[in-house]
Amino acid sequence: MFDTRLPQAVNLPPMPDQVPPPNPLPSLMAQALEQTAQLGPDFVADRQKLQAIATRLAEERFHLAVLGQFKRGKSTLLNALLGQPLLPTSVVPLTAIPTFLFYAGTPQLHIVYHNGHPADTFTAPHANELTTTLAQFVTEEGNPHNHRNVAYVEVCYPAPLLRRGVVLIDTPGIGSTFRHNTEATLNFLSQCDAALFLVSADPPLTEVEVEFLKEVRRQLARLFFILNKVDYLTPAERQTSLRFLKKMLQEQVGVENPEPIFCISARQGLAARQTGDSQLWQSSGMAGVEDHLVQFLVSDKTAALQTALAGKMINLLADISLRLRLALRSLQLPLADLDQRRQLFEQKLAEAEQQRLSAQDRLAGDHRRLATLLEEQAEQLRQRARQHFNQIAQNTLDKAGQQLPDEQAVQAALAESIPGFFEWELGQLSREFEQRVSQTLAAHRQQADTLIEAVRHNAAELFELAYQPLNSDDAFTAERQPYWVTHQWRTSLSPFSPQLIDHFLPQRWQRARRLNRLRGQIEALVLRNVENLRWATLQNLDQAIRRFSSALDERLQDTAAATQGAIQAARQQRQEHVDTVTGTVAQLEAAATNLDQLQAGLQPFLTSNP
Ligand SMILES: Nc1nc2c(ncn2[C@@H]2O[C@H](COP(=O)(O)OP(=O)(O)OP(=O)(O)O)[C@@H](O)[C@H]2O)c(=O)[nH]1
Ligand SMILES: [Mg+2]
Repeated sequence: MFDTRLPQAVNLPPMPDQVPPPNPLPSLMAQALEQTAQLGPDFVADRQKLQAIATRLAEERFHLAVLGQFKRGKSTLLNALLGQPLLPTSVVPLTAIPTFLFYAGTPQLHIVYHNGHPADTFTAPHANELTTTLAQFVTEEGNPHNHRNVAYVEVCYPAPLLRRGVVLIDTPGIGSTFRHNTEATLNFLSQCDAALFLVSADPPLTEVEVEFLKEVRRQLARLFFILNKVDYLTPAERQTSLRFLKKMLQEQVGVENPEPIFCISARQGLAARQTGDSQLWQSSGMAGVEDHLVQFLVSDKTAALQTALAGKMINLLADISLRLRLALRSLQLPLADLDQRRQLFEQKLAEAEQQRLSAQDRLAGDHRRLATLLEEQAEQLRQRARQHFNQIAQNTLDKAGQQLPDEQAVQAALAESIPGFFEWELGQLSREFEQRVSQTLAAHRQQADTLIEAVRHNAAELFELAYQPLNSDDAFTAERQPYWVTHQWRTSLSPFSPQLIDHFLPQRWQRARRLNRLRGQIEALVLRNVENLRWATLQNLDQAIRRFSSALDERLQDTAAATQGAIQAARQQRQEHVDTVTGTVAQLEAAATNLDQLQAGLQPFLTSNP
C-alpha cells in the first residue's frame, strides 16, 4: 500500500507443456482480447485492462520464504531444491540479507542497494562463481554489519522449480546475536505469500522460535513445517522429535493441525541432487517436500489467482456489455425519447460529481488525521528511544565502576542496540499504520464503488437495461509494503572527547559530565533516527493517499465518460449515417451476446477451479 520498491519481476517463460492441467482460462482470456479488439477505438482502454490481467495470469508469481532460527539449514534446503550449492551456508550465523530466487535461463545476480544507489548485475555461467560473489554481499562475513548497504539480492537461476512462477526467498535466521537480522526478517513477512518454517531436533523448538512463529502465523495464511537434520537421528528419535514438535506447535503456538510435518535432511538432499541419486533424494525426505510444493503451486496458488482474475474479467466484460447495450438502445429509441433520457442521465452525472467532491474532502480529512496520529506516535517513540539508549549508556558506565567510562565501549553498546531497537519499532509502527491506512481506504473504496455503481445503475435504469452489479475484488488490489528494504540506521556518535577541565575534577564529577555530554549525543541520534522513520512513513502515507485519490477520480471519470460516450456515439451515427444503423445494430447485438457467453464461461472460476 505504501512504498512500491518490489524486487523486479523476471519475465517467466511459459511452463513446460506437460506440466499444467488442462485449463480454459487462458483461452477465454484470448477470446475476450480478440472480441474487444474488434469493438473499435472506443474500447482500447478496456483492451489494455484485459491485457494487464492476461499478463498477470501468464506471469503469476508467488513469494515463498524459508524462515527459521539461524543455522536450521534454510540456505541448504534451498540449495537442495535448486540442485546446486548456490547459496552460501556455514556453521556460523550467515545469511544476513534477504535473497530472492527467480527463474532465468542464465545465472545472474542483481544487488539492490539502499538509498537508491544503482543496482549491480553479475552474470556468471558457472554456479560456483556466482556463489563466491553472492557471499561477498549476503553473508555477515563478506559484508559485516551490511557495510555495503545492500537492501536485497536477486538471484536468477535456471532451476525447474522456479519455472512454476514461484519466487523462493532465503531469509536471515532469527535469534542470532545479530539482532537486526531478526527484525529485518519480521518486517519482511508482509511481502511473503507463504513460508516453509524450518526447525531441527537439536535444540528442539526454542522460545525465540515459538514467539517468532506466533508472529509469522498472524501474518501468513499458509505455513509448511519442516524438521531438518534428521540424519542425526535414529528412526525412533525421529518419531519422538516429531511428536514433541507437533505437541509444541499445538500447545505453545496454537496451530490446530500442524500436519504434515516434513522430516528431511537438507544436506543429504543436496548431495542426492548433485550426484543424481534418486533413492537418496527420496530417503532424504526432500522428494516429499518438493512434491508437496509443486502440488500446492499447481492447485491452491493457481486456483486462488484464477478466481481473482476471472472476477476481474467478468467485471470488465459486464461493463463493456452494458455500454454495447446502451449504444444499441440509443440506436433504437425514438430520437426525442433518447434526448430526454440523455438529459436525465447528465443530471445524474452532475450529482455524482458533487458526491465525488465531498468524498475527496472526507478523504483529505482522514489524511490529516492519519498524519497527526503519525506525529503522536513519533513523539512517543522519541521518548521510548531516549529512555532505552540512556539506560544502555548508564549500564555501560555502571559496569566501568569507579573507573572513567570507556568511550568506545559506550559507542559500541549503542551501535549494537540501535538497529535492533529501530527495526523492531519500525515493524510495529508500519504494521499499525498499514492497518489504519487500509481500514481508512477500505471505507473510502466502498463509498467510491457505490458511487460508480450508481452511475452504471442509473444508466441501465434510464435506458431500461438489465443491470448486473460488479463483483467486489478489493482483496486483490492491496499492494505490498516492502518497508524493510528502505532503512539504514545511524549508529555512530561523534567522537567523545573529554575536555581539559575534566582532568581537574574528581572522577565522580567527570563521570557525571561525560554522561551529560553523552545524553546530548544520544538525543541527536534519537532525533535523527526517528525523523528518518517518521519522514519515510509520512512520504508513504502521502503517496498512498495520492494514488488512491487519483485512482478514484479516474475510475469515476472513466465510467461516466464511457457510458456517456456509448450513448453519444450512437446518437451521432443516427444523425450522420442513418443508412448504417441497421448494420451496426446487428453487430452490437452479436458482440454483446458473445460477451455474455464469455462471462458465463468464466462464472465457474468464481467458485471453484474447473
Ligand atoms: N547434518 C546436517 N547438517 C545440515 C543439514 N542442513 C544443513 N546443515 C548444516 O547446518 C549448517 C547451517 O546450514 P545453513 O544452510 O547455513 O543454515 P541457515 O539456516 O541458512 O543459517 P543462517 O543463514 O545463519 O540463518 C551448515 O553447516 C549446514 O551444512 C542437514 O540436513 N543435516
Ligand atoms: Mg542461511
